[in-house]
Amino acid sequence: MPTLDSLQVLAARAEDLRARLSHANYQYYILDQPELADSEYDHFLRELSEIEVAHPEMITADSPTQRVGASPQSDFQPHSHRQPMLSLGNAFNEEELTAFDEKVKRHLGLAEDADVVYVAELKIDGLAISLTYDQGVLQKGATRGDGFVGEDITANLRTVSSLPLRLRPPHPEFVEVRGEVFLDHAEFARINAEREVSGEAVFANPRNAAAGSLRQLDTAITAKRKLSAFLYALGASSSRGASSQKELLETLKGWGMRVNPEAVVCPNIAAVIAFVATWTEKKASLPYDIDGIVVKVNSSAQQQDLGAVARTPRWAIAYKFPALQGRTTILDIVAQVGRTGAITPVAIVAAVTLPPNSVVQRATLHNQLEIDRKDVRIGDTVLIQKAGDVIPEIVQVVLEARPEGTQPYKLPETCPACGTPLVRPEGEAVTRCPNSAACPGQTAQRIVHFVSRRALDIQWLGEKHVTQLIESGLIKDAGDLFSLTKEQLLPLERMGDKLADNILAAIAASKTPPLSRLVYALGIRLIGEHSSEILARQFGSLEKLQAATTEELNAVFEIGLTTAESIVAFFGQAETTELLSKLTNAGVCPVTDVYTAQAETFAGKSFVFTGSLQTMTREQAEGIVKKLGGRASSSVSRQTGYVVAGESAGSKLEKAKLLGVTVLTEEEFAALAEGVGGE
Ligand code: 1X8
Repeated sequence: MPTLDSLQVLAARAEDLRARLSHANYQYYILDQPELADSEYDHFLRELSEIEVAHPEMITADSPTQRVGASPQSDFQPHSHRQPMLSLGNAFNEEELTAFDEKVKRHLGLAEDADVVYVAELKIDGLAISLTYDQGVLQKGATRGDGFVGEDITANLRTVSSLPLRLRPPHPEFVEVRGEVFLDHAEFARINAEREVSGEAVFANPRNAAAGSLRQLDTAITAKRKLSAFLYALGASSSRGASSQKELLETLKGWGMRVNPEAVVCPNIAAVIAFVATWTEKKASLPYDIDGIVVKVNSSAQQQDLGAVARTPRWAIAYKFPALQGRTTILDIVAQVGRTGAITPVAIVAAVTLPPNSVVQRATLHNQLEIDRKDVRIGDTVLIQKAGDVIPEIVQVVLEARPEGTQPYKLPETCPACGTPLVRPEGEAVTRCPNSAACPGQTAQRIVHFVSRRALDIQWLGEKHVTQLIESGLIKDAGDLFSLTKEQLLPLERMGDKLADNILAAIAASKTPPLSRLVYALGIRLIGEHSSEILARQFGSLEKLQAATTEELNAVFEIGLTTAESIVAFFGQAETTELLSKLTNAGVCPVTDVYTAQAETFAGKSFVFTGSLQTMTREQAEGIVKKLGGRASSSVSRQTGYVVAGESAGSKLEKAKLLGVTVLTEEEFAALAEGVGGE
């Protein structure tokens, strides 16, 4: 029996660990100055968890072990906001910002040539949330809903690491804080890559992905999507707030809230307009999406004077960036079969140019549920949008322009490639062709994947030719590519002598791929590029990977049980055995990955260029980074992978040194890029 004394010691230790972990979180997420190594953090977390498992009575609501809930919820409860969450008026150009400024001055009784001080903040393209803290402890987290009543998503919001479960003192007894939850680009790309591998429909943009992640009844899923948050406003509070917006942001930061670092005080509307111009240029370099700039009168006293009309404050406005939207008509809707059998409806639209310069002719319609929700029909006029480098999507139908006689669109009941009846499991969004072994559509997509740039990179061989080769019975799987002859290629449509030579040369040149690429090329369900690299490094040869048991695979770091089972199932199929023996007979012989070390330098890492570069333009440098799987960013943080310092680099270089971010010279960067295969 533990003595009372030893229990007290243990409880004190648990409290001490919680304080240390919470402080480390604050240092990491809020101050961007981590003091604890990841391994130390994990060590403390494990020790705390062990104490709490042995003594559940010692668990507190704000314990960092309590971020993921125990069991899935059945639904979300409504949550009434104590103070309504207001919506902002919009401005779409400089004139409307100036008009806003004039109106503010009129209401405040200021002279026309007086200056009002504003705070300009980035408008995060995420989901508005409200957090309620009682005695400093997070009680409720809710969506905005209609502004009056939202949904209680406390359990989901607890999983967001950058949201504090307890406020740092001094804090009001009771306070409601507002902000925005979002997904950054790297995490969005990671989630979509994972979904693509598992045959799930990809999210059209980070905002949709964030919304989908927040509305999970199983918080274990939310926890896996690394959501971020910025806080920027106060709701109801037991104490008087700050005397200005700028001070409020500082106060929020003091409580341990993550506040966007780009907010600036502008001495007048001209400075606001300059800020808008700067971010219109720079917004693509941010690691997350913004859709505008929020402009707020800085002084709280002036805010009070101005008040609100209807549900819109007079003291703030949202400047919205022009959306990359266009109007076009739907010429056709086709159902495409993916390599996992997932059927994706795609709209074929009349070519439309979206600013600045992308021509769009196709847009994904995701699945039947999405088509039903938007009621998209052939012949409709639609608003189409392309944000960043994501797939173009249909935003809405212009119903006024709908011609007579259109019909709701329904996906076909049988597979457009093989005629097999399609299936859609109850409650799922994705329709599938179950004929995975013999559907020529799936086979074609598997081969297209096999030859794609990130797999075996067999150039010149496009989808059209792959389809023709299958239809003419010349190939049944990727293994057959290696025994193709020129005589077989020449009769294909749009095939010439030179092209046939090029294709055969490319096939021959692909026989010694890095093992990770070959593993990726096989198209094993749930195995993307990252897992392929892990498997290649761990097993070293295809034979060893093939022989691995579920237990052995699952023992590999980052390979879960489902993935392990998927690998074993893949190698257990007769088609796989046939494919592998064809590859072996053709002399396909993977080599050990040599570039892995350098490739990891770029994959998913962010690069910040500062100072002036001598041998290339900044656009070229950023292009190289993107091409090699990295990201170019404009601001330095702890998350920055590398800072490349050109001549007369200034504050960003200083910050990098301060944060311990690796700094490269231009020459070092060029050498690194060359090692991975950049120019
Ligand atoms: C919406 C947003 C605001 C801010 C940033 N992002 C948004 N999406 C901000 O104030 N920094 S304010 C706001 C609203 O009041 N509707």
